[in-house]
Amino acid sequence: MTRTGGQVLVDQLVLHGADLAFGVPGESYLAVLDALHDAPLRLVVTRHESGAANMAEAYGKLTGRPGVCMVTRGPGATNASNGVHTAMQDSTPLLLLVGQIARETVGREAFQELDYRAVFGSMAKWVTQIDRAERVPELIARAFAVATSGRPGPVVVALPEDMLSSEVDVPDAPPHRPLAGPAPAEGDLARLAGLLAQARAPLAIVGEGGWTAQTGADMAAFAEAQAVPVAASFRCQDYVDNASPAYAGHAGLGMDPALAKRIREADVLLAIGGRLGEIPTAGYTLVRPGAPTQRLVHVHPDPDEIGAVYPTELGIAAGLEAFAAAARALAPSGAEARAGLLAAAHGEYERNLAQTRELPGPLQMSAVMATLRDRLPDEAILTNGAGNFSVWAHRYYEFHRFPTQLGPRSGSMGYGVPAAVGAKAVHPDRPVVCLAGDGDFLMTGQELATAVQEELAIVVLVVNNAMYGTIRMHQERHYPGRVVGTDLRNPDFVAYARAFGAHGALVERSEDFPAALDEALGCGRPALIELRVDPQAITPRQTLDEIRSAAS
Ligand SMILES: Cc1ncc(C[n+]2csc(CCOP(=O)(O)OP(=O)(O)O)c2C)c(N)n1
Ligand SMILES: [Mg+2]
Repeated sequence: MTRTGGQVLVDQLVLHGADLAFGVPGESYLAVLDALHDAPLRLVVTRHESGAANMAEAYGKLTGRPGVCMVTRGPGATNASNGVHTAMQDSTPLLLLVGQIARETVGREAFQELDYRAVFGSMAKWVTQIDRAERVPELIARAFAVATSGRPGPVVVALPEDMLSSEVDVPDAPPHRPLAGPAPAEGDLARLAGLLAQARAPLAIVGEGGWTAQTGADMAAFAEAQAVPVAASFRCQDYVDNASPAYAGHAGLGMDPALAKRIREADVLLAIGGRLGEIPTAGYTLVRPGAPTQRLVHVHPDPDEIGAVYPTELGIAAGLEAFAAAARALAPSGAEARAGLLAAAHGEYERNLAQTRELPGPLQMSAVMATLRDRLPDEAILTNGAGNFSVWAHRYYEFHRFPTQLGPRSGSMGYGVPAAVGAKAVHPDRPVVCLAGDGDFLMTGQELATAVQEELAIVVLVVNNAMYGTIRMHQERHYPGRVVGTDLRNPDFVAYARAFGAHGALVERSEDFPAALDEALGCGRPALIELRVDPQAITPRQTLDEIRSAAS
C-alpha cells in the first residue's frame, strides 16, 4: 500500500505517541496538512510560529515527550526559532518540523530557502533533512529518540515539499520507547555516602535533564533522611514539594541572600540534574569547586554535561529518576551530625516567603501572589515570561506538584501566554494562570486568539508598570537618571482582551484582586486581568528611586 511522504510522517507521529501538534500552515507542507485531515492528532493553529514553538515546548515540559511544532520554510522557521532556543536552554524535548523547498531547487536561494543545518546548528540538539520518503520512519524514530535521550532537547527536521507529496510503500517504525536513563554505579553511591558522612553543611540543587514526579518524591525523601537541604535551580521550583522540611528555596533571579550564602558555603554541593548555569550560580560566583572547603557532586544523564562548567569531585552519569531512587535507598550517612540543618534552611525559606515590604501604590504584587497561593489548587499550572514581574511569582508562590511551573530558563519574554495555551490544551481540567509583564505580554499576546478559538480558558495576569521595567532597573543601577528606550505607552489591555472575545478586567487595588480572580477562573473562557502597579514598585526589596539614589 502506498502513502505520501506526508501520510507516512503523520502516521509516525501518531504511533510514537503524539496527540497534539502546534503550528502555522504553509504551502511547503500541504501533504502533511492533508494527512492530518483524517488523523487522530489535533493541530492547534496559532497566530505566530513563536507561539506554536513555545506551546510545543510547554507540552514537552509537561509530558516529557517531544512537543510537535509544524511550520513553513524561511520566515516560518525563523519565527519558530525562539521556541527552539528555549527548548535547548531548558533541556526540553521538542520536534520542529519545517516544510522545505523542493529538492531540485536546493542551492539557488530559491523562494524562502534556508539551510536548516546551518541555521539551527548551534541552537538545536540535532538538525536533519529527510530527502527520501522511504526514510521518514527511520529518521522520525531517531528524532524522537534524540529529543528525549540523555539531556533532552530540540530536534529540527526539514521536509522538502516534493518528498512529502511523493508516494512510497514503506513499513512504519516500531513505536518509540523512551530509554530508562542509566543507573548509577554502586561505587558512585558509596563515594556519595562517604562525602556525606563528613559533610557539615551540604546542599543539593535540583535541575533539569529528565525530571519526573517520582524523581521529586525520591529526592525529597533522600534529602529529609540525610539531612541535606534541597534548593530548586532557576525555574525548577516544582521539582520538589516546597512543603518538604528539606526544601531550602529557589536559586533563581532575586535569590534570597541566605540561600546564596548556603550555596557559597556548602562543603558538599550536590547538583542533581541542571547545568550549573549563570542564574543558579549568581553569575558563576557561588560555586567554588577546587576551594578546599567545597566539594562538588554533579549527577546528569549526559556525561558531556559533567565537568562542562566546573570540575567535579564526583561525577555521576545517571538518569535522574534512577539516581533519585538509588539515593533514597541509601542508609543515613552523617545525618545525626547535621541535626538542625534542615530546620534552619527551611526556616529561611519560610521567612523569605512571609517577608513582604509595603511598596508604593495601592496594588501590592505580594498580596496578588498570596491570593494565588491561597486560591489555586496544587495541580494548577503557573506560567510566566521574562521581566521583573516574574520575581514576585518566584518568591511568593509555592509549588507542591510536578509539573506545575512553566517558565523559560532561557529568559525569553513572551513565553507565558503560549505556554499557558499549550498547558491548557494538555490539561483542560486544570486551572492555568499566566503571569505576564506589559512588555512581555505584547510579544505573544495575540495568541489569545488561539485560546479563544480552541476554547482554552486560561487566565492571563498582565502586570502593567508602563515600562520595560527590568531594563529600566539596570539603567538606574548603571546610568542613574538617564532613561532611554524603556518607557511604554500601552494599549487598553481590557479592551484588547475583549476584542478577542476574552473576558477582561482591570484591578488597581490589592483588595479587589481576589474577586476578580474568582470571576476570571470561573468565567469559562480565556480571561485577562490587567494589574496596574506603581512603576516605583520595581522589586520586592527596592523602589526605582532607591536604586537610582544608591547608584548616583
Ligand atoms: C525576547 C526578549 N527580548 C528582550 C529581552 C530583554 N528584557 C528582559 S526583561 C525586559 C523587560 C520586560 O518588561 P515587562 O514585561 O514589562 O516586565 P517588567 O520588567 O516591567 O516587570 C527586557 C526587554 C528578553 N529577555 N527577551
Ligand atoms: Mg513592565
